[in-house]
Parts: sequence; structure tokens; C-alpha cells
Amino acid sequence: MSFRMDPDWLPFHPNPSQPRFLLPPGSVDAHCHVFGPGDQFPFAPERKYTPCDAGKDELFKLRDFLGFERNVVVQATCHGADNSAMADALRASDGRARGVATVRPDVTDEQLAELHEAGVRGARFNFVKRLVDPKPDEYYHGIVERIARLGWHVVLYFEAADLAERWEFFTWLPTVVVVDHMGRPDVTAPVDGPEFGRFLTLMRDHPQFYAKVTCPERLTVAGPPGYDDVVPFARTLVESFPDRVLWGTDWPHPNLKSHMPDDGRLVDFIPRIAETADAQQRLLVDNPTRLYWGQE
Ligand code: 0GY
Repeated sequence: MSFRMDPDWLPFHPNPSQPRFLLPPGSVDAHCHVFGPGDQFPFAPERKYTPCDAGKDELFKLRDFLGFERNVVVQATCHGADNSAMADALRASDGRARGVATVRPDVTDEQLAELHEAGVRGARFNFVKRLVDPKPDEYYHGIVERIARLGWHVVLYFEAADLAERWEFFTWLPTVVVVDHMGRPDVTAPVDGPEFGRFLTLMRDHPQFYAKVTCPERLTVAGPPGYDDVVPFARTLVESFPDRVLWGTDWPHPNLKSHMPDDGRLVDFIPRIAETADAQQRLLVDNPTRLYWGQE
């Protein structure tokens, strides 16, 4: 089947620059996606966007170019709960990629076992209305119980406003919980204000939570190249919770409207939020390796 990408879709950067920041050996790009290719892995009928193709070959090329050793491939909503493109990337990676799947309550035990065998170690629950039709908390209860048995964790993607609304459910989760993109703070609000304060409280009082200090290009209002307005938010998390932060490119950067980042420059953002070699080692190597490869 052939697909036409949305007319306002911004494709990923065709030739990113070589990062100036040298990634430590064993670095993991802990948040990236694959899209199709659509003729091999069709996009889901219920999707809210149709992207450009961005398959595993492109992803692995970028991994090598930037200096990462491993990837965590997160199921993108344009593929719904058909995890084939993601699982195919994991299988082709020679053990160098793990995955986060989208599963529905009707997933079979065989399907879960197959995903685990391919390298999936988490399930993503998405509450962003622009991307999915959010489900009530009860929808997830059975899924949580089944994935917990496999030792998987939960990845949450939500807008800052959802945190108050779903607080009880999120903090009830019995597994490790990873939050995408710092819970999407409004970076024009103060870093020590009530909104981000709620997220910091979540992290402080619930040691099972991890935060991805990702997506300056998505959260910024000030814009590139410095993404200066995002720095204090990410740096606060890295400094406060050095063992519970993860970093990723978010390649191929779905649904950006203002600009497409140069992935090399995104890597150069890392030392601004993780200023010491020790913080960089934990963020890029130790934390993701423990979480995704720890049970090898
Ligand atoms: C991200 C962010 C976005 C998209 C998705 O699965 C997705 O479609 O996660 C977004 O549009 O904010 O994490 O890639």
C-alpha cells in the first residue's frame, strides 16, 4: 500500500552535522521511532497523522553517524497497536535495540511473548489527545498486570495538564514508569513554579519514576539553535535525579511544525543539561542500559 505524507509534514533532516560532543562509549538513544516504510509496514487506519517513511536502515545509519551504540525504539501512534515495524527493527539490530510497544487489552499471551523475544521491554500509554483518543484508567489495569509479569515497565506520554487529572492512576502503577519529554512542561512558566513543581514532586516521592529529558525542539518557545528556555527544566531533572533520567533524539521527530532539528546539534544540547562526565555517563549509558538491557 502506498501512503502520501501529510501536506504540512516536515521530513527528518537529510544531512545532520557531526556532533561536537563526543558521546561516551555505550551511549543509548533511548527515544526514537521508525515509520514504515509504509509499503512494507502499513500505517494504521486509526492514525492521526501520515508521516514520511523513516525505516530502520535510516535509523541505524543515524545511530552510527551520531556515535550511539544502541537504540530504544518507541512504538509511534501512526502504527497503532501493530508493532511489526518496531519489532522488525529490533530483530535486525543484532541486540543493539530494545523496544516499547503499544498493546491493547485483547493482545494474546503469544503476541506478548513474541514481542518480548524481539526485545520489547515496555508498553507505552499515550494520553495526548492530538495523537490518540485517550482511554479511561480502567482500560489499562489488565494490561499492566500482564506486562508486569514479563518484567516490562510503562512509558507514559501526557500533557502537563493530565498529570493532576491522572495522578492517582499514574502513581498506582506497580512497575517502573518512564515519562516522555519531562511531562511536556510549559517552558514559559517558571521552573520553580507550581506546574513543573508537580512533576518534580512526582519524581521525588515516587522513586519508580524515570523522566526523559528529551525534545527541546518540541518544548521550546524561544526556538533553535540554543533551545535556551528548555535548559533549566532538563538540567533540574538531571541534577536532582541523576539515576532516573534518559535521553533520546526523538528521530524522525513526528509532528514538528516550526522547524526540523539538526540531530547533530541536538546531541550538542546534552552537555548543557548534563554538565559533568559523571552525569553524562549515567544519563546516556548507565540508566538506559540498566533499564533496557539489565535482564539479559
Ligand atoms: C514523540 C512525540 C510525538 C509523537 C508520538 O507516537 C507518536 O506519534 O510520540 C508528538 O507528536 O508529540 O514522542 O515522538
